[in-house]
Amino acid sequence: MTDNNSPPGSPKVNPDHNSEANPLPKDDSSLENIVRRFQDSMSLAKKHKFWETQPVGQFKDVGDTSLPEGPIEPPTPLSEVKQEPYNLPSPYEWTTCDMDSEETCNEVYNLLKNNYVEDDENMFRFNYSKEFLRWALRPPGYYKSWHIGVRAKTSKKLVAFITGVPARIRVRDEVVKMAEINFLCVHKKLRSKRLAPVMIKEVTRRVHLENIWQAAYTAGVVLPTPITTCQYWHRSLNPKKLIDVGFSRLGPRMTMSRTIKLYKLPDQPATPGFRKMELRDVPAVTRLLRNYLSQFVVSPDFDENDVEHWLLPTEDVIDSYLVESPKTHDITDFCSFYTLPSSILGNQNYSILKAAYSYYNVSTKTPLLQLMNDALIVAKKKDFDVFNALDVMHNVSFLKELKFGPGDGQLHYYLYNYRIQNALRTSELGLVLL
Ligand code: MYA
Repeated sequence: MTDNNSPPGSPKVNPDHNSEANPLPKDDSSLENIVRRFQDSMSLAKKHKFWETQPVGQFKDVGDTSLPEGPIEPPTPLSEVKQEPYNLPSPYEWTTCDMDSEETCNEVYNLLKNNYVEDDENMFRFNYSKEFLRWALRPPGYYKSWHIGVRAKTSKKLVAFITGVPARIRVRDEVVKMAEINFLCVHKKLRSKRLAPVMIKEVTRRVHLENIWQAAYTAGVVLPTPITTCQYWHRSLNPKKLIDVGFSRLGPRMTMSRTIKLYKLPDQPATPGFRKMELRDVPAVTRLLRNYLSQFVVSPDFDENDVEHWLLPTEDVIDSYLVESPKTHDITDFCSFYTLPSSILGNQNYSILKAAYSYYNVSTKTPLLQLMNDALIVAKKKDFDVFNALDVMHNVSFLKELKFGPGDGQLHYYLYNYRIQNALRTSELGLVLL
């Protein structure tokens, strides 16, 4: 990363490296892991001048069971919420980004394309498409005022961005109204000037103005205090390209042709009744998903409107498939993945890595392994180069068998103003943020 705030591990996500063609879990005693554990422990000791002032779990309180679960601070009366925006350094001004405007959407797209999250070695950078950004930022009940930009006063150039969208998140038995915060980005030339804390305070203020007091977010950096830390796993679909661009390496004693053969998939999904989700499926998918997600400690509380928005297929943004029983016509299983390409930095032959990210999957009749193999098959047919999945929900049950390899990117999940007593296991997390 070019910024000096990315601690251990890597940024949010990543395009990273499967060194083995038939990947094995990483050796815990490898130098890389020793260095990561050392850096993680340093980060715990590190001062967080900003985060120490915020209502988030603090490192000093880890393990203190006398502190109750739930909101850390009570809501304040709306009349006491600061009415004016926070002050920015004088060359800059706030702007609300209207994502309906083609021009603004282009500006946001370009800021992120050039300045958003990179892997540790600066080989790849997320390249969220404009359609994706419009989808991610305009769910049911969204607030335009939560799409916040910073411009240079003189040139009007967009130099920073942060967003929130509303969501109902269930934590154990409580459904809590939250903001999902994402796309925090400061132009590379303006890093390390403490602009990020001002942006976070401003989005917090605007969320408070809607009488919402909690938030969920993910980051590749360690902050006080993750509710869980996930790992990305990667399944090669186009191994030759992945190796050519340095995303993965040829395993020891592997040739290119053996590697290609290893990752080959059938031409068609195997499950009878496997088909694309349609509008008429929204009620059945909502039932299936709500029932499935109820077993996790933290998950979204999706209603039919949410499912229509977040899961109905949108070309080049979100793909969803389900299994309709050929006999009963019941909808028994569901899988989905979103499209998030990365720019390949400085490669002669390729400029884009086409990645699919596993989203929500539910199996009741079709074994999850078979369902996800079918997801890989349709992703391959759609020309994705790699299929990524976190070790959340029941994903661990298929990762190794379906030839996913562990990546080196860690993704930490956080809640704002909501304390969880003990960190969750990744399998207890039923939430995927974009
Ligand atoms: S995660 C994606 C974040 N974006 C990137 O990684 C893109 C590339 N990097 C950048 O654009 C910059 O490096 C950023 C920091 C903007 C990340 N989350 O201004 P600074 C803290 C939270 O001098 P810069 C995503 O979008 C850092 O620890 N805090 O630093 C979710 C330090 O504080 P402290 C972060 O490098 C975002 C301070 O900022 C992050 O120029 C969720 C330094 O500020 C980070 N990813 O800019 C945001 N990185 O001294 C929180 C650094 O205390 C939402 N920092 O350690 C909270 C809920 C708000 C709503 C609440 C509603 C109720």
